[in-house]
Parts: sequence; C-alpha cells; structure tokens
Amino acid sequence: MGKGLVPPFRKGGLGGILLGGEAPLRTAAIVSGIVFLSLMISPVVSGQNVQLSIPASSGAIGAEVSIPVNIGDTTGREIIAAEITIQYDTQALSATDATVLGTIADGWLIFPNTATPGEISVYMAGANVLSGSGTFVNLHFVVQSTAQVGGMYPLNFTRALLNEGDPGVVSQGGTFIPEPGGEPERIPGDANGDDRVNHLDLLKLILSYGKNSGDAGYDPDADLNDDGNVNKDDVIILWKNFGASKQ
Ligand SMILES: [Ca+2]
Ligand SMILES: [Ca+2]
Repeated sequence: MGKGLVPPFRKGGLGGILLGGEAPLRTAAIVSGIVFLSLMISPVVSGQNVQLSIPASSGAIGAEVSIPVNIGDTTGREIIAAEITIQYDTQALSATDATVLGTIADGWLIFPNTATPGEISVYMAGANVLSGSGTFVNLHFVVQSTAQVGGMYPLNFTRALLNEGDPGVVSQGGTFIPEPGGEPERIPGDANGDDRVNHLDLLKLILSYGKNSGDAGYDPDADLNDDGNVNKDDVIILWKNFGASKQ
C-alpha cells in the first residue's frame, strides 16, 4: 500500500508543492504526499510507546546483584499492569527474585517466576496508576562461579507487555559484566583450601612449623590465625577442627 503511493508522491510531490504546479496536480500531490508521509511516519512516532530498558551492570562472582528494569515516562498512560520476561545466560547469572520496593511500582503486587533456567518472568499489577519514570522492577540474581570475569552477558526482553498491550512498548536489553569475586571463606583449620580439615592440612603446618613471616618456608596458608608465625596456636586451631568439612 505504501509502495503504490510512492510514484505520485515522487512525480508531483515536493516539486509540485514548492514550485506551484497546476492546481489539480498540486492538490493530488499534497493529498498523496500527506497520506504517504503519515503512513511512513506513524509506525516510528516514539511518543506513542513507553520504553523499557535494562542498563549495563556488573557484579562480583558469588555476589547477589540487583539489575533494574527502567521505564520511560508513564504519566497519563494509565498503566496498572505489566508482564515482562527477560532471558539471561546461566553461565553468568541465576535469577532468584524480583521486587518493586522503592520503585515507581512500589505497592504493586508482583509474581516473579524463576522456574525456567535462563529466564525470569514477572507479572505485576497495582491499583495505583503509574506516573513518572525510573526503575520499574528490580531483578535479583546470583553471579555464578562459571561466569567469565570481564565477559559481556546479554539480558534480553522476550516479552514486554503493559496493560493489555496499550500503551505499546519499545524494549531495549542490557549487558551484565562479571567482576572478580572475593576469596571464598575457609573453614577454620583448612590450610590448603579444599574445604576439609584433615592430615593434608597438618602436613602443611608441619612443613612450615616454627617459621615466621618473611622466613624461607613460611607458608601463610599454614598460619591459621594470621599472626605471622606457624606454631602451636595454629596446631590447636587445626586440632579443634580436625575432621570438619563444608557441607
Ligand atoms: Ca584442607
Ligand atoms: Ca599462627
């Protein structure tokens, strides 16, 4: 339909309007031009749609992170419900929850669904009509140990619906970048970090026994109480926890 309107618009079009061609031709050109322009322009009028977007974010491996879904100006749009589904990479993230506390949808009911790996869906609705712009909902994740530090993991909308589809939505996904995690917490007495306290830890203490920080052979891992020397105090810590393990 748009294509059929192109030739008359081109032929009589702007030239006819600007230079003042013959009256009927000019009228036809103006009418077809207006129809053509309105057909071409109406799908891209951005004021019609409300934008949903996810900003770039980052977080340490092992940490809990909150990633917002932001919403553009909602004033006067009568928004009282939304359905959003975001896909993410399970190598980097695992979704745990979604909340609206402190967002512009604070007070709405929210039903997060994280049952499908790599996907978080939220159904939300409220009696209070939205106004303004800002964070719409916070998505909560745990950064996975398999995440690559510095990698760029996309979060994409696979569903974004406001009310029953009116107003329309323009959605833009985001990127998550993992950061290095802290040292995992060791159980007391675990000198070699294998989450067990046993003869291997005792061996490390024996090899470093009597050594002070700065000495050749001083092993900071064997210095269980971090006081700068490996001595009977460290052996006592090991002995008290001998046999312990994580999970
Ligand atoms: Ca150990
Ligand atoms: Ca010590």
